Amino acid sequence: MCGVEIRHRGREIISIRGDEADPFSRGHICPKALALKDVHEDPDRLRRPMRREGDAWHEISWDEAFDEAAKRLLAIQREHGSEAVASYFGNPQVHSYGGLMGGARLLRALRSRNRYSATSVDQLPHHLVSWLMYGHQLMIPIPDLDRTQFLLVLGANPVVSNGSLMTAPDVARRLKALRARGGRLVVVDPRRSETADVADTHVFITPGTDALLLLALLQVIFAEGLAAPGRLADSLEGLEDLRTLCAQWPPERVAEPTGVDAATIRQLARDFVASPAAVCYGRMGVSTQAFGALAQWLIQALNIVTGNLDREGGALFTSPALDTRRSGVGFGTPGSFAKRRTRVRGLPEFSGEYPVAALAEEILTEGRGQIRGLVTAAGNPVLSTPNGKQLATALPKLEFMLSIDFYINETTRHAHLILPPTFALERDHFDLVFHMLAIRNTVKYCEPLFPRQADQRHDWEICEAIASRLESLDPARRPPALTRLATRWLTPKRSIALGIRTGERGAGWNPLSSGLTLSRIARKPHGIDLGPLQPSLPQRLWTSNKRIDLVPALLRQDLSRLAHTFADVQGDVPADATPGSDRMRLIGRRDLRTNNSWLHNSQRMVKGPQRCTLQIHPADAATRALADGAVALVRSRTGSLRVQVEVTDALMPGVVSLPHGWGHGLPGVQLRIARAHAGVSANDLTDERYIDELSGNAALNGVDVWVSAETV
Ligand SMILES: Nc1nc2c(c(=O)[nH]1)N[C@H]1C(S)=C(S)[C@@H](COP(=O)(O)OP(=O)(O)OC[C@H]3O[C@@H](n4cnc5c(=O)[nH]c(N)nc54)[C@H](O)[C@@H]3O)O[C@H]1N2
Ligand SMILES: Nc1nc2c(c(=O)[nH]1)N[C@H]1C(S)=C(S)[C@@H](COP(=O)(O)OP(=O)(O)OC[C@H]3O[C@@H](n4cnc5c(=O)[nH]c(N)nc54)[C@H](O)[C@@H]3O)O[C@H]1N2
Ligand SMILES: [Mo]
Repeated sequence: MCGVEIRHRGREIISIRGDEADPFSRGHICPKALALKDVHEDPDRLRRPMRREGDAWHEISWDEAFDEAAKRLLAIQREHGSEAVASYFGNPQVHSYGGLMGGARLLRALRSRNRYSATSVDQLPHHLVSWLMYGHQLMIPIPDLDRTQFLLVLGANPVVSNGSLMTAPDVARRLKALRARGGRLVVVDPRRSETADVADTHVFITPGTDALLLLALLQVIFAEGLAAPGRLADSLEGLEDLRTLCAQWPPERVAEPTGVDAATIRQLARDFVASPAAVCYGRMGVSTQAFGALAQWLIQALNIVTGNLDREGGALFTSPALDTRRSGVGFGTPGSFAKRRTRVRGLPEFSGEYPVAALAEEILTEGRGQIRGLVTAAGNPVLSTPNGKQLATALPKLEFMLSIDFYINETTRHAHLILPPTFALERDHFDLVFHMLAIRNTVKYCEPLFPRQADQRHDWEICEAIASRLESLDPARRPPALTRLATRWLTPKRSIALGIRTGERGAGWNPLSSGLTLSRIARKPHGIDLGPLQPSLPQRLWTSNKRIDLVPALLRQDLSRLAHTFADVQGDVPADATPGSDRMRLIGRRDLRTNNSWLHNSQRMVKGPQRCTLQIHPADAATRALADGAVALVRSRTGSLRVQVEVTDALMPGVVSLPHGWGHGLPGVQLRIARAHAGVSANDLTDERYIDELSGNAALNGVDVWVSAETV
């Protein structure tokens, strides 16, 4: 979403800078933008289809590859049923409109309901809660970062991540501006993060206990008569019910388990309410924990009860030029939950997808419906999903695995076929997803910087080619001739053009209208500012009665799991949670120079001191005789690893932090620079059984680990 200005001589990139004329990013870029050059020029990047025979890879032609992919997928489905082929779509898919639409097209042709994606190691609780409360999984309220007076951040590190479900270039400057206008920033995090470093207040919290803190904040607000939902009061259901539920969670009850003392909680509640425009924002650290959905729900409740939802300076909904919620461009149905469950463990589907924590066992467990074929696109689940090691033992058991990716990495090394798409600079760009999640309404379309080479294919073309082969090989999948023609005509680019034209800001079919069209947007390559987010409720709600259910039944039920889990700790600190004791809690960490697992083959991104380190508090290090720089043995239920220790008081006692996306030393990985800076994979410690039991989202934070200096 940040504007970049790239100078080049032919295909050679000379410089990459922030685009000063971009109305959204205003010249800001983060180090990842520089990696564009390195990935673009990377000699390890695949440009032609590769077939694996044993350990050896051979180039084959596109036609051969498409034919083989379709034939082998179909053969598995014919013999074992359509569910025997599964799919996993990774994060970069949502950064490419062609990838997203092509992926949807391929899924339709595959006809398997065995679908997985990075959503369930990330933002699944947000979708579930938005669907339950606002009627659509993509109705996600966005903090009004530039106008708020009080930002309460739980489990997010936007100074490093650039915000997430709050897309915001140059967060550091925006936070400085917040404080300059007299506003406050409070960060609740088990680690004093880069964002906490620039906050007015940082509060340590025991991982996985945010729901308790939020209940107590609400309890104080209700008990002190501070609830004031304002304009939305008439659109709410369940306010009294919520008051009753929260009444059971006064600050004194949650102080021990959360590690936040009661006075701090009371003051935080009062300050939040006293601010003319406050917003609570919670991200990864809150959604990927054992009570992820509860916490995301209570964040919504806090904003609503204090009158900060749909208010300037609070949380607002975007109104982008292309609203996928309305335009039906191929994905983004309102939502569904638990219509089906996974075969082995019975985890619920959300919106047609299963939690990826179940993927490995669905491959490994024999029986009807066992996964025997897999398609991955833009994902690296061996490094990104819980107990990635188990997945790495499952993938070789597949009869056929197809990966759409341009690297032979920890996951794709197991594929039988890799089909490499073009990279960012060889294709056009329209941000289908992140305009919808940004702190300001803006729009931009970029032409490809470089023409792709004749033998390269875009993500969507690869998907289309396989999908149409599947349909021609299997008469039952063949759509009527007219649909086929329409599908062929409606390329991703035509789809977005149509979505923009018919959108609420679009020109429609009126030639005299000054509304937006794709070509008008394209004529302004720096982007167009469409203004700040605006209040839009209740009209914009997707619920059938245009009301918000403050206490959805599913979440209400899940409160008893919370109460049960924390029943014993009330009033006393469990022996094993004290600093220096045996068990510790593992959390993650992001760095400005990484992007999940896939930018480590860029020298610029990996140079300097090793960043894949285990951060630990000095007291915990001392009791384990671990000096800074020493190697620790870290064990969990699922595995163990050795990693260099970084002693720092930025960590809460009892908590250790290890970044994910490293661990490139596995056999067969063909990433020369990444291998030389391999690191270890945090997801060899995370646990596929440790999930948010309501949503099925992976609990990547708060994992039980044992840390020692011993060498085994
Ligand atoms: N440079 C860079 N930027 C990125 C990415 C990247 O890899 N690198 N990844 C992108 C992606 S895919 C995403 S989803 C976003 C994520 O964006 P963010 O959510 O902003 O980023 P994280 O660094 O994951 O922040 C999670 C924070 O939660 C804290 N935490 C862990 N457990 C708990 C807990 O139980 N309670 C609380 N309150 N806090 C907890 C962690 O210490 C951490 O500071 O970032 C995006 N931006
Ligand atoms: N322990 C722990 N685990 C985590 C997290 C954490 O905080 N802690 N964060 C989680 C989060 S938020 C996320 S989003 C996931 C990410 O998990 P994944 O999406 O599974 O993994 P990535 O590392 O993003 O891998 C992206 C892959 O896409 C490829 N790629 C890049 N661009 C393109 C493209 O345009 N087309 C195609 N076809 N391929 C492309 C890259 O080569 C790479 O192989 O990880 C999750 N895992
Ligand atoms: Mo993510």
